[in-house]
Amino acid sequence: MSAPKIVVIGLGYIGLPTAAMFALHGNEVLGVDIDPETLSALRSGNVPVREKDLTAIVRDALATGRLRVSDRVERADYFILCVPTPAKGQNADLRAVRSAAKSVAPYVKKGSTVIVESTVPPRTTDLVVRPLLENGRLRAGRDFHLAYCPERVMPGNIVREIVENDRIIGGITPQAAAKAQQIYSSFVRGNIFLTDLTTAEFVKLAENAFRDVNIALANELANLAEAHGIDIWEAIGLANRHPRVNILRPGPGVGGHCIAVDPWFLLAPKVEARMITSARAVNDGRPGHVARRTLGLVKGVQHPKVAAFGVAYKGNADDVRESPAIRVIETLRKAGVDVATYDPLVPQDLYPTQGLEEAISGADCLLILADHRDFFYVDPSLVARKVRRKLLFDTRHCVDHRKWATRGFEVHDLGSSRVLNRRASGSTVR
Ligand code: SAJ
Repeated sequence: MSAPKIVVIGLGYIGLPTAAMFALHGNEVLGVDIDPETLSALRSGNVPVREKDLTAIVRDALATGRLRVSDRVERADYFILCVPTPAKGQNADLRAVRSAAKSVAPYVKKGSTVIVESTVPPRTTDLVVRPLLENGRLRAGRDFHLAYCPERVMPGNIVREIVENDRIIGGITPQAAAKAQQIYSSFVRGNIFLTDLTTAEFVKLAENAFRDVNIALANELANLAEAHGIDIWEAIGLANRHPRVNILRPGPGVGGHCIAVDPWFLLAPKVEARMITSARAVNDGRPGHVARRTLGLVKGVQHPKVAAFGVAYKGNADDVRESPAIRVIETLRKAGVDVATYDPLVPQDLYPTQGLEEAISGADCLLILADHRDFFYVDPSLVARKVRRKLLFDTRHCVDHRKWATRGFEVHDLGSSRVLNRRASGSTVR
């Protein structure tokens, strides 16, 4: 019995680990991508996706000879579509999904299985992908299987979660769902739950909407904590002692190409979804709130300079898509503030930043916008020697405030009106 042959369309941060895992677990895999740079990088053993442990598993998969890469589709038993679905306003841009479906259609034969992994609005697999595959000859459900299997891995932990997380698979028929389950069982160690196509699409979006709404609640509570003169971090720590409460972390906003956009894909005409839309508004309002507080901290300073630590959309990530940090930086620059940026994880060609010493030199405020682990280890004594004013605003609550305060910094926190080391005049504190 020869190994199942799988074509994975799209070798990005989901398609590549998916293709590698299938290849390392007994399947013949062809990874297909339209980007020649991606293909040439992979062919020379370089992995163009920065993700912990991914290089190792991709190189292993390529070395087994069970993973090949190409820009051309071939006949296969399974076709898995892992292409991006960016938001166009509040709608999903389905161009990549459409072209991926069209690229595999000629190779779909009786008994084939086509699986969509891309995050799509409910009904997309049935109403958009299916017709492109059937194109008047074969019928999905009768002649070939069609399924939807969303990914739910956390960037930064993909290689582990892609194996361990439970998976949801929706099928146009129960047989289609079972066929998809069969192939994913080759490497998924989590439980696999079966349902129909549209429920599976809805579940993926509901997961991310749930997180967005809960982050919005944390952000709204942070604003209220500031107004009531308490510390939100102490309050959340205490509230989360309740067995059924888990308040998330307030921050400068919600970025990434998932949580910040997926909730919009859930919306349906004439159905009021106030929680989802309000949460999006709350989270989209955070960068403005942080910028206003920062402007307040440098008010009255001649030609203020702010050193922004972190341009990534979240801590320990190198991705800047929908980054709230960048929105804060741009708002401050529009207000005439000189903003230097320091981010040791984000590649220069993605977003140009300065080195640590250059960024902090002469700064009037150190503004932490991403909770990179590296920032916890920055030496306040070094920073104290370079800045013009020893002022720290930690919007991610991610460094040791007492340590900075003992080095003479006035420390401000998001979600708290309490200030460590407040100077009476707020004047230069050198
Ligand atoms: N954030 C907060 N406070 C929090 C958690 C996150 O402000 O308590 C911010 C982050 O800083 C970031 C944004 O929200 O800017 C999103 O970060 P995230 O860690 O919540 O999520 P992603 O986008 O990296 O990954 C999410 C995950 N979805 C869920 O946890 C429900 C992941 O499992 C999904 O696979 C991924 O979206 C996706 O691709 O859909």
